[in-house]
Amino acid sequence: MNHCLPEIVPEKTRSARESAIAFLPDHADFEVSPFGSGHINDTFLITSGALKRPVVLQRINHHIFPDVEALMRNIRLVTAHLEDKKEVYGYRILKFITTTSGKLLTGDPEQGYWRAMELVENSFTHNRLINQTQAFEAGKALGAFHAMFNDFDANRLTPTLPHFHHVGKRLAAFHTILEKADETRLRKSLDLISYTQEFAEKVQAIDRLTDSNQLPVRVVHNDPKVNNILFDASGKACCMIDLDTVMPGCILHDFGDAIRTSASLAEEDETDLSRCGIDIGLFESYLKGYLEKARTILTEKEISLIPASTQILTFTIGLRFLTDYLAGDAYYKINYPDHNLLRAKAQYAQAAAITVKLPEMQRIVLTLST
Ligand code: GN1
Ligand code: MG
Repeated sequence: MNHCLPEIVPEKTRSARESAIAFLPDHADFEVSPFGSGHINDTFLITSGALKRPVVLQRINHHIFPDVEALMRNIRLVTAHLEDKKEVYGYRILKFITTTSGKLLTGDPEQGYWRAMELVENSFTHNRLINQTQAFEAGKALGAFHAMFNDFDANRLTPTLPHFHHVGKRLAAFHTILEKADETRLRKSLDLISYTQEFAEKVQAIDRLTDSNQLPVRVVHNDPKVNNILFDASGKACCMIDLDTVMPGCILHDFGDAIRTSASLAEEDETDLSRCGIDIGLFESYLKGYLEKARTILTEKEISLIPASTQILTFTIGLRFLTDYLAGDAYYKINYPDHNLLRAKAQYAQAAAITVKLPEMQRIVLTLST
């Protein structure tokens, strides 16, 4: 799966060792190593002669996901539904492992909650896509995922993080933080703060429709960034991972967030802002793949908002990085002091660059969807 090794403090590895035991046969020898590149949970790889294949062990950040049981219930419902449709779906499905006492989770409110899943072997992640075949493949994977839930009542899932991508609510949280932010951080964010105010009105088109129930409520992944899709050795997308945020919601949030990283010309935390933007060829190929699988389930209203969704989601993620920077880095893991600020700058630069691409995106959407 993810091959990027983050810096993990030894203490975390120690409690990973303690938690791993719950998922392994008695007295099994095993190795623990840091794994993955998520901004929120802690992820480890467990290898052991007692296991058929390596296991991915994760501590769920319960400060961010307060209802860990509901989170796992959502994942269980979603993976079980995909298993039922395995043949038509055609992608691999995450397989969770129970503890030796038959539970999906081990842990407690103090040291956190751990879960384990089988490693999807011979798979790779990309932080950016470099050709249209990859974008087409990733688009198909997301489209297939959405299409499989067309006959599933999304309200069976718990909204574990309510209003997750609601721009209006994210702006309100930003304004609250702004009142109490540290002077230095405020000073370094001035440009971004005024950009936020300037942009706020333009990015609430999806909110307006979801608030007035004009868009279908569907099963939404909510974090389909490009490194949450695994590719196999032949270059085909093979598995959607990181199902922590599956919730009832708006499908445009997924499409926009997917394009934010899948068609991006730069890394999420790019420091050369002149490079930030969207590659229109990657956008077109992603959309082609997506529509191949999901065209029949989409409403005209959803289709019409596809271009705008790419800008809205890029802006929203930028706003969340900025809010966290102003809050003193309470939410996302960072690799250096101003990391969240740089992430916000890169996302805002990309959101701004999308403005000039919108008419072209609209033409592409029209051509591909009719
Ligand atoms: C977080 O932890 P990770 O990297 O899977 C975040 C997403 C953001 C993403 C930005 C629960 O996801 O919403 O889009 O960072 N997840 C949560 O890369 O907030
Ligand atoms: Mg995630």
